Amino acid sequence: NRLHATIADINFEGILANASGVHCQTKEELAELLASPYVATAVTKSSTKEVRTGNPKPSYYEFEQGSINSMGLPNNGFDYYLDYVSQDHSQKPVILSVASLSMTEGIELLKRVQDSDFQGITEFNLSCPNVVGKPQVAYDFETTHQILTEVFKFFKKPLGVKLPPYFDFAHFDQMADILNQFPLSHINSVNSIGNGLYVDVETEASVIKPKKGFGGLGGAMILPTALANVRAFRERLNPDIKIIGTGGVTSGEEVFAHILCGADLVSVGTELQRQGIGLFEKLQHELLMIMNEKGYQSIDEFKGQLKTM
Ligand code: RRO
Repeated sequence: NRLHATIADINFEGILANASGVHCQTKEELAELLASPYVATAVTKSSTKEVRTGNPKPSYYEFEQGSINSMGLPNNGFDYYLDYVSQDHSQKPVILSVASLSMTEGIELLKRVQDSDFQGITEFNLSCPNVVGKPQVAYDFETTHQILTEVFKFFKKPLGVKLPPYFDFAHFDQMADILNQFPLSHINSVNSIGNGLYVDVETEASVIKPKKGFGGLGGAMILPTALANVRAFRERLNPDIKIIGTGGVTSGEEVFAHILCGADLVSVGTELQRQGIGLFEKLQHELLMIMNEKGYQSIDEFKGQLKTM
């Protein structure tokens, strides 16, 4: 297979996925993703112990260069998603995303994953930017180290982390040093760029209701930040820690760029929200066209092979 990946000895046929948060809040949406032959895996909406309705609407807005959101972790509750991922999905792996509203809640939920029959991959979201009064965990290096230390005392199943974007080499170095101390299956990089502000000049107003308009940025405009994070972590992380590249994908070209920077799987948020599931066929077709033109048979031939001057 030309497009394939392996995370924690679990095989993926294809390399495309939804970005958590998009088209994955209900079992029906998850099933629709998995039904696409162009989707390798579906990631659930990040789940919390209790059902949450999220922040007041409008909490999502699209503009030409991307999107801004302050959804506020709307989800159907941890049990709902654990039940879904525990079902048989005819060989396609499913990734369970778990949020960390507090250190104790995150740990409690991961204990329940550990004690469950679910044998797949769990992704611990350390980077939600939109819960008022809760800073993004992964911008606090000490807390991140502490929480992962606690988690890996009992967690023996495949576990990855969803990271926020970093913008400084010191931070890439520090976070990679921490992550390399743990048997992580993968990182998913990046979450939205936290706390941007879109301004509509005509109305002289912000465009989403929560947090006076501040929210996480996604879509085309964040591509260089996403690629920088994938590349920086691929250069620093132990090779057993795989990378799901997320951010700025609108066509096969950006999928190719993510893989070139070291992504094993590539996930799509804003553009999936814009276009719907039909997008994945287009992305795979465009990626294969680029590979054909370049004479690549398999993604293994160029994964992580970015040239520098
Ligand atoms: O639900 C959200 O507001 C949200 C989450 Br949990 C996240 O991880 N990233 C994001 O952009 N929005």
